[in-house]
Amino acid sequence: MYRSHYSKEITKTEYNSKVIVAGWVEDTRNLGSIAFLILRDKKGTLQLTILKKKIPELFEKFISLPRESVISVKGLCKENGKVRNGYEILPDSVDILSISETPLPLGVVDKVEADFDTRLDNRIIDLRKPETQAIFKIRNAVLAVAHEYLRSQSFLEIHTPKIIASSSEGGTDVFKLQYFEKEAFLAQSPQLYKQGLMATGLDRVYEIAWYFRAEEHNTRRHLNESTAIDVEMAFIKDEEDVMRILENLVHAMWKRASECTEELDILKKTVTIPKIPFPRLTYDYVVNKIQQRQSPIQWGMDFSTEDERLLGDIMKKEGIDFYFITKYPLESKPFYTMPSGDKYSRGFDLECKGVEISSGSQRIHDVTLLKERLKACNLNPQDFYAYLNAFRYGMPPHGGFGFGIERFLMELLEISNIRECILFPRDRSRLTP
Ligand code: AMO
Repeated sequence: MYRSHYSKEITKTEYNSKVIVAGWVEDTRNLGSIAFLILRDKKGTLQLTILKKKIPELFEKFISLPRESVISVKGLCKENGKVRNGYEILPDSVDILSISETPLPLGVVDKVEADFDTRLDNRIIDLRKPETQAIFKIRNAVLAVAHEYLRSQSFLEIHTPKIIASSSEGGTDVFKLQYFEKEAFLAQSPQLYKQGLMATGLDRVYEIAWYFRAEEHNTRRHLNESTAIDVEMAFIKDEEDVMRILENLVHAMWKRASECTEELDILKKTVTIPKIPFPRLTYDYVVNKIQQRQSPIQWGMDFSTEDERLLGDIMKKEGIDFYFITKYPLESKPFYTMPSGDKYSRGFDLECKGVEISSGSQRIHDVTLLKERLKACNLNPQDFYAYLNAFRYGMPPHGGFGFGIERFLMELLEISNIRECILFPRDRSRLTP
C-alpha cells in the first residue's frame, strides 16, 4: 500500500509515526465498539482500525462510508502481526474526497465473478480489480523492455499518420471517414509509412502502433482497434534478418514477463522463457503435416483457425510453443511482399501455441515490380502514388514485421479472450466505454 500523498510504500521505518494514506474503501466491518476498514490503492490494501470510544464522530463517519468511496486518512501506523501486511493505521482524521454511489454496478472484490459484458460495460470499476490491473502492469513491463531492446539495436521510435488516403494493407476492411471534402481511411497499420522511411536513411524504425480494422467477425482473438509493435529495417539480406530481430524481441519480452512475480502470483500464472532460435517451418511442410491429420487444406489456401490449432497441438507434443511459418505462397500475402521465385514469397508468420502473433516479410523495393504486384492483387497503382513515390529515388532492400500486443498478452498469460488485454476494447458491437 502506498503512503499515497508521497507515492511511496509504507516501510517498517514508519511504524509508530503519523502517516497519511489515501485510496478506495474496499470494505468496512462494524463490530460495535471497533470497526475495520480496508483501504485500497494500486499497490494493495491496508487496514484502518477505528475505536468508537477514541473519537465517536470519526467512528460514525467511517462506518457510514459506502464501498469504493475515496478518502484520505491521517493516523498512527502501528505494527500488528495479526494484520496481513504487518501493520494497521489508527486514524486521527479523515478527508472524504468522493462518496461512491450505491449500489455498485460491479463488485471489486466479490467472490462471484460478474459476466464479461457487465465487466466491460463498467470497465473503470473492473480495472480496480488487482487481477485486471496485473495484466496492464505486465503489459507496461513488456513494452518497456521492447523499447529497450529495439533502441539497443539502433531502432528509432516513430509515429506515423492514422488518417490516411489509401488502405494500408490493400484489403477492404477499412474504416472510412470524411476528411473535409475528401474520403479518408483510418490506418490498418503503419505499413506504407514505415516502408517509406526506409528511403530516408532512417534505416531502422519502430512504432507502438494502432491498427484500425473494420473486420466484421466477432471472435475471441480479433479487435477492431488493436495495438502492435511495428518494425522496419533496411539493408537486409533477406527475411531471416528480420526474423532474428523478432525472435530476440519476443524472448526479451517473455523473459521480462517472467520477472513480474507479484502480478503473475495475482493471476496464478507461471511463464517459461522460450529457447531461441525458434524453429522455421516452411508453408509446404506445415500443409503436408496437417493434411496427414485430416485438415482439408489445399496448397495455396490460408490456414484456418482450426489448422493453426492443429499445428499448435503437433508442436506442443514436441515441446515447442513458438515457431515461424515461412515461404508462404505469394498469393496469400499482401502486395508489398517480396516474391521468392514465381510461386512463393518471403513472407512469414510467428505462431505461439497455435495462434499467429506476428507476421512480416522482406518487401519489394523495386518500383516496377511493386506496381505489377499491385495490379496482380487487383489494386490500382494510382491509389498508391504517394507510397510508390518513396520507391522512385533510391530505396534499399528492406523488411519488417507487425507484432500484435494484445495477441502476445493473450498467449503469454493464457487469457482466452483478447478483450481482457486492452483497456477499452472495440469490437463489432462495442464502442463504449
Ligand atoms: P497482419 O495483418 O498480419 O500484418 O498483423 C500483424 C499482427 O497484428 C495482430 N493483429 C490483430 N490483433 C488483434 N485484432 C486484429 N484484428 C488484428 N489484426 C492483426 C496479429 C498479427 O499477427 N503490415 C503487416 C505487418 C508487416 O508485415 O510488417 C500487418 O499488419 O498479432
